[in-house]
Amino acid sequence: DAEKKPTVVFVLGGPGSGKGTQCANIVEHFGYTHLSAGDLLRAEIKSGSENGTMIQNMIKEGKIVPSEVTIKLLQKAIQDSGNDKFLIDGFPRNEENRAAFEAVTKIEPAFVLFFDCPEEEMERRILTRNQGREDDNIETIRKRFKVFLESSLPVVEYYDSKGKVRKVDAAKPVEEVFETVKTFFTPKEE
Ligand code: UP5
Ligand code: MG
Repeated sequence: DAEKKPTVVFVLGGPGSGKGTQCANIVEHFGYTHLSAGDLLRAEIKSGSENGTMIQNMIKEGKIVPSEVTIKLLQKAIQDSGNDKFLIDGFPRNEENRAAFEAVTKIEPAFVLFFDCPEEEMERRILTRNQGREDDNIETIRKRFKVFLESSLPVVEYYDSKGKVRKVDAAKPVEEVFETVKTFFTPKEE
């Protein structure tokens, strides 16, 4: 149809790499709507939906929730927002997520913002964050790292082969990371 497709930026990076933190900064400066797939799934658990128990069990194991569940939540959030530009944080997490999102929504990302961070730094951050997340224990963290390496990094590599990845050294302090992030959202001067 003739409806204009929204602008989407995928924000990817390992567990604790700073996706949520930087998305908050981007929203403040550039008027995007932040959609964290993980936050949407955790809200779905809290709402007592029929999928809640399944989602809870998968998150506890660091596993990737079936894409139809996540995509439905993302589509609803896009529709409800009234905005036309979105940061999709923590999705797609595997090749199937990526292909299904493209097939269902016909949306291709403008680019992929990738936060590159060493595991020991990500582990340190998650273990000191204390937000009561059920997956923030050392056992689940190790599983999340493994899934990230095996399933999620190939998605980054796929977009890299299309020239769409904007990589950031995410081990630096929050303000320094944002200085780099900003350059990808600021239109270049002639
Ligand atoms: N912090 C942030 N930046 C810092 C910096 N530069 N220097 C020092 N400290 C920094 O940051 C983590 C912590 O580090 C915070 O305390 C922050 O202050 C500090 P945060 O911004 O929260 O990092 P983030 O990358 O968002 O970490 P998060 O834990 O949210 O990443 P995950 O990818 O693990 O979590 P998500 O919520 O995306 O997914 C959780 C689970 O949901 C998955 O494991 C999976 O089971 C499921 N899921 C799906 O199945 N499908 C999906 O599509 C999405 C999720
Ligand atoms: Mg997050």
